[in-house]
Amino acid sequence: MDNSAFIALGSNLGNRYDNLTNAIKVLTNHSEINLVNSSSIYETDPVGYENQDLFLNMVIEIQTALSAMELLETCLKAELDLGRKREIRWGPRTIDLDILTYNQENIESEKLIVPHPRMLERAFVMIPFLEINHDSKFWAIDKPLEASLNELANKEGVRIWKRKNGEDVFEPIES
Ligand code: X6L
Ligand code: MG
Ligand code: MG
Repeated sequence: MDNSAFIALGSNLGNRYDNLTNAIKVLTNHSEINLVNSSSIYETDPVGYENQDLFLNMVIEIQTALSAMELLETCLKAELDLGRKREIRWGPRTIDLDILTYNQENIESEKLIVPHPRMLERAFVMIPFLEINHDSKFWAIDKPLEASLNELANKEGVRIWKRKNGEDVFEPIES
């Protein structure tokens, strides 16, 4: 289990929370995957194709004995097992599992690019990712994490939905 990977999860179809938790179960039931950490869950405005329901998004960290390609195959199979059907491009999905990073490797094969090439621009990925990525500096960004977070567009489209530590989200009543 000497490889470390971060995986982004997203769902906006069916019971979104069950889809996230079932995906984590399916992945970590694999004998060669251990869960290390998981972020809070965020409710997020859809981007890319906007005429669809709100997403729940989160990021998990795993340890795995699988190669990056084996991990990709495992994620794609888990998506199918959880009822994913690919219809509209960027459209509604029961579950989406995207490999963000694999160790600190740069992989550019036909089927898999790691680090995920568009993760830096996506607040729904970076906010949960940075919540649990404890590297003082994310190796794929050539500047402090705080600056990257500040520069993210559409942060307001990413709202806490279920906190990592289990506390309820407290919304003060506006006066
Ligand atoms: C211009 C053109 C600006 C395309 C953005 C962004 C396209 C993201 C696709 C884009 C563009 C994507 C999720 C989502 C999708 C998700 C939320 C995608 C692929 N997945 N929106 N949209 N959460 N909130 O997991 O990420 S489709
Ligand atoms: Mg995706
Ligand atoms: Mg995907």
